[in-house]
Amino acid sequence: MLKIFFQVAFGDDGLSYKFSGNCLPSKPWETCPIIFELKKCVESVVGCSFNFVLVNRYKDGSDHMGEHRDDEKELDTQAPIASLSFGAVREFAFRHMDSRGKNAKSNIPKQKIDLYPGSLLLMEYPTNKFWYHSLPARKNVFGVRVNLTFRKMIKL
Ligand SMILES: O=C(O)CCC(=O)C(=O)O
Repeated sequence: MLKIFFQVAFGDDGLSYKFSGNCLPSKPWETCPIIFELKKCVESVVGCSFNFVLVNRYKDGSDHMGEHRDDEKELDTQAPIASLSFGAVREFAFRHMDSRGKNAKSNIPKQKIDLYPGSLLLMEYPTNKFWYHSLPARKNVFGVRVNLTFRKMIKL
């Protein structure tokens, strides 16, 4: 499901992200001022506050992320997830939940978008309720990509 070289999280006190059997505690915002500046910038564009960011570094096209929905219980499902990309251009794909697997109920086409450096992709409610997303492996991508997903978490 996941092949990422490096992953780190920053956020408000006491927040951590549990996904795919991992638990990633957040580091305080003050430990990385540039990330905090980017958070404020994204908040002003999106018009919503975030208390957590997951940073993924893909060393090249062999690092990838399989289909998932960001449906962990500590995520505020009503809040958007804002995805900011840097570095290599990578394809991002959405597949509707009814179009997955051998017994798919429908043939809604897969949606693909190239994520360019500096691009901001918003996944607003209810996108993640119905659509899985992934970052497929690509043999022809040789550069590093860094992606920041700003999220709103609830303390459980
Ligand atoms: O790197 C990306 O663009 C995807 C990241 C992602 O799907 C996630 O963090 O849940």
